[in-house]
Amino acid sequence: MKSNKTLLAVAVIFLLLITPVLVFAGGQQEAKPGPAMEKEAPKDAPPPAPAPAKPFALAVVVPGVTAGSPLYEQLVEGAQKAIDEYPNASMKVVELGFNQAEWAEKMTSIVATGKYDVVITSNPSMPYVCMDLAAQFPKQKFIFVDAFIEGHPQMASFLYNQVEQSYMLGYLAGLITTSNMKGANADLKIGIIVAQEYPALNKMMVPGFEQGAKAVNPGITLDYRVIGNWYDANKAAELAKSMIDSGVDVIGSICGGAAPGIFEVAKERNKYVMYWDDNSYNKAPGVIAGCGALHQTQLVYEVVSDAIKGKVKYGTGTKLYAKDGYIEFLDKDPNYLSLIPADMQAKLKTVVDSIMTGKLKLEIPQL
Ligand code: RBF
Repeated sequence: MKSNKTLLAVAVIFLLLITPVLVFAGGQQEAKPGPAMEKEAPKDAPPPAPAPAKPFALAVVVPGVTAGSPLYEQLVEGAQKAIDEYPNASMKVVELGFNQAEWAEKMTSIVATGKYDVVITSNPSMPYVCMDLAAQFPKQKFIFVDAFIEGHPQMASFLYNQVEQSYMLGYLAGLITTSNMKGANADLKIGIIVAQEYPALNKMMVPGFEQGAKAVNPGITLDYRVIGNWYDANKAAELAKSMIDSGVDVIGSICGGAAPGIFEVAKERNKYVMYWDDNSYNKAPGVIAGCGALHQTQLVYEVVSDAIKGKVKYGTGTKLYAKDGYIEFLDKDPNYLSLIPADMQAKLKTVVDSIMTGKLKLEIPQL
């Protein structure tokens, strides 16, 4: 009996001594008790105190301004949701503003503090904005969503297949412009107003939108205009007016905070808007006819949770297709259901379903 107690005491002391070593050796992985540990621990002993989790600091960098830019709003929301679940984790949101010439410098001042385990940011230009900086600070890790880079040991990236998203929106635009809906005319013209040009836009979104529309009627043409920034709603309104004057009845909008200018003009003139990135039907009911969402809140929540647990695979670039669940045409909203005639909804659903299942294959081009 006595020797049993002594043995038990020795085992407990041994376990207490070895636990920190096991946790340390596991690095950022969670240390799991092995079967031997489970068997030998006495039943009435208090559970060993968990090793205090290492603090984790995240910088959430918004390349622009959060308000009015759906993917940036989702970036902040998803990160906050993950951070709230881990007491050892904290985050700071930094907006870089609309002057893109200042982004690299502002990013450097964030990283140079040495405070952040990981920097997460969103838009296709950001891996390149951070490239020199990464070389300067080789311990800094970066996560890019809505961007693509692979093979860089400090960087992980996630790119949406925006050909799929844009094809869905283009198909609906094609159905509307060839329909008898109020405000739709006999011209086979649709339009797209964008804030600025960049490879993901020029190689995925614009061609996907056009291809979708042409799948309804190959005679449809696309009027394409560029604002020059992500905030000027007046310029967006001017471009929308001029497009509508030339016969356009459906306008795609990819221009962040400038979009309300398009909504207003389309409302006055009884025309329709196709919207990228999130559910915005309520911003202009009866005008916004289709929303193609990217589920960036969910993606960021998942990847930040992984980052806190040390599970992100740096060096990888992940391509996300509609069938992976991060891209969706929002067809359950009451605004959509009451605006779009049932036969058109059914036609669109067939196409959306074929994209979601991967039956209609729309590949991501080399950007
Ligand atoms: N999207 C926004 O909604 N607001 C912005 O301020 C914004 N700035 C961008 C700046 C650059 C340099 C690039 C390449 C993209 C930007 N985007 C912005 C676009 C965004 O990443 C995405 O492509 C669109 O929202 C369409 O999904």
